Amino acid sequence: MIPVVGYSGKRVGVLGLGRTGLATAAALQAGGAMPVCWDDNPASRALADVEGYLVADISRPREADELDLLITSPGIPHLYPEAHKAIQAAWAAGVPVDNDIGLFFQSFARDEWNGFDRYPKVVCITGSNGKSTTSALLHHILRHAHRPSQLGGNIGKAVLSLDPAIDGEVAVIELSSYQTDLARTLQPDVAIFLNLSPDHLDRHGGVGGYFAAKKRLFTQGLPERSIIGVDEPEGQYLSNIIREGENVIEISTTRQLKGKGWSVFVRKGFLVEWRKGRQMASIDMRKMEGLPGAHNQQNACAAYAACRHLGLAPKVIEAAMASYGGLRHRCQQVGEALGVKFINNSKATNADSAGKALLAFENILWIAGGQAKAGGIEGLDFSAVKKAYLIGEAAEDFALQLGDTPHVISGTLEAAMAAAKADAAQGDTILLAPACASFDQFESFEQRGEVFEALVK
Ligand code: UMA
Ligand code: ADP
Repeated sequence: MIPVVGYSGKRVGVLGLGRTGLATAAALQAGGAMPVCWDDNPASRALADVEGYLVADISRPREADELDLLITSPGIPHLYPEAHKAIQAAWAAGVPVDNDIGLFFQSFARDEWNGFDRYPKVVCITGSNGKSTTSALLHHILRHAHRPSQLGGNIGKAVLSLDPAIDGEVAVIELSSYQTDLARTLQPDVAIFLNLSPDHLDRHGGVGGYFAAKKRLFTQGLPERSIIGVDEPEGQYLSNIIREGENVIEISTTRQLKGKGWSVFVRKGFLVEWRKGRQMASIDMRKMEGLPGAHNQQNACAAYAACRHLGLAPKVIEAAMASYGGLRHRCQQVGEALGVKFINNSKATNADSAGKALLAFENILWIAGGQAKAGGIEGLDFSAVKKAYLIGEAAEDFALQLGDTPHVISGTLEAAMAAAKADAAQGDTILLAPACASFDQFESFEQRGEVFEALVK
């Protein structure tokens, strides 16, 4: 755990008692602060009470007035569609509102670092899709190269649950737009922007607000090195406004970036590093079994660039990439029978991420649907889809958007799987890539993936 510094003896509100809130309360207490906890769910409040934390309704003006700071959780709206009432109460009382990411950056560096041979570094990864894969891949490569590394943030382990850094360590932190939008302190040494496509628009008041949230990591955080995917206009624009000499490494999977600066791109299946007008290194990505599809080449470019900044040699990075096994629920093959492959891509929770999976396989029997995001599956390339099996709230809208592509409304994942199995022929791929959140029928994307895997078995 990273004890929070600067709030000893102060009352700090903790809103939301999931992974973030509980880690924050513990880290505040370890740093001498007095956490005052609240969650709208009585069961979560009861749990905090059992843990010995003070529980109080901090949305009441009298409680809010007593606070020196309020720390909120990423899943709780702080602006759109409407700020949570505890956040509104804090603002009304003149109490600053921050999150665990802000506290992490205030507390991570310690005096003992002065005795280290090599200062620890923080690498933050954001983008609409590929954050977890890039974070896990970077962490894997660093460990393979015997460089101490910890992995946390949106990928699952709250940042304040990480351990204090040891000599030469790299903290690899995945950040969502919810997290970058609110953090009052952002100080990454290296920051990665992978890509941008519409997601979470309800929380950001539209795509402009969504991009602005991610942009803060760079324009507010001022990293010493930024690694920026320039395949969309937003990335190109971001690179343009911060680029100064070699502080930016641009990455692309659609263009050869052979300009004056430092870049990493993919050309015909080969990752190429380009610097000062010449090729520095090249890696054959087609051999990397844990990184299927062009989308994973973008993730590989980003992880490679971060490793180069951190001083790793191309050959070391290449060897480590070859042993990367992939993450669960992300384009993961979970079975094969009678020549039919089963792919669990439950983490494809928006259109772009599902669309990338449709480009990575052939003869696809596609299970899609759930709680749709704005725009549904409009504009995706369905040419590899033999038939779609639609589930959840989005089924009827997706049926309209599929047009002439064969499809059936199955309703549930169980019915979709039964129908797809009945239709499948040798050489087909049964792909779960919902393009939707899971919450209409499942607890989480993980649970949806587990049900799929159980049905495969
Ligand atoms: N709650 C309220 N009032 C509300 C809403 C929620 O009290 O109006 C309470 C809930 O009852 C619950 C708690 O808040 O007890 C949950 O807080 P949370 O939703 O912020 O979840 P955490 O457990 O703290 O997990 C969060 C991230 N969750 C979200 O951003 C929704 C996790 O990312 C992250 O791994 C974790 O912090 C550690 O950093 C998950 C996620 O779904 C994987 N992220 C989104 C995504 O990837 O698309 C952004
Ligand atoms: P995130 O953490 O940003 O949600 P993940 O690494 O968990 O991203 O990948 C989720 C899904 O998004 C994958 O299963 C895949 O379908 C898709 N995906 C992964 N990387 C990319 C990328 N760079 N661009 C677009 N889609 C991607």
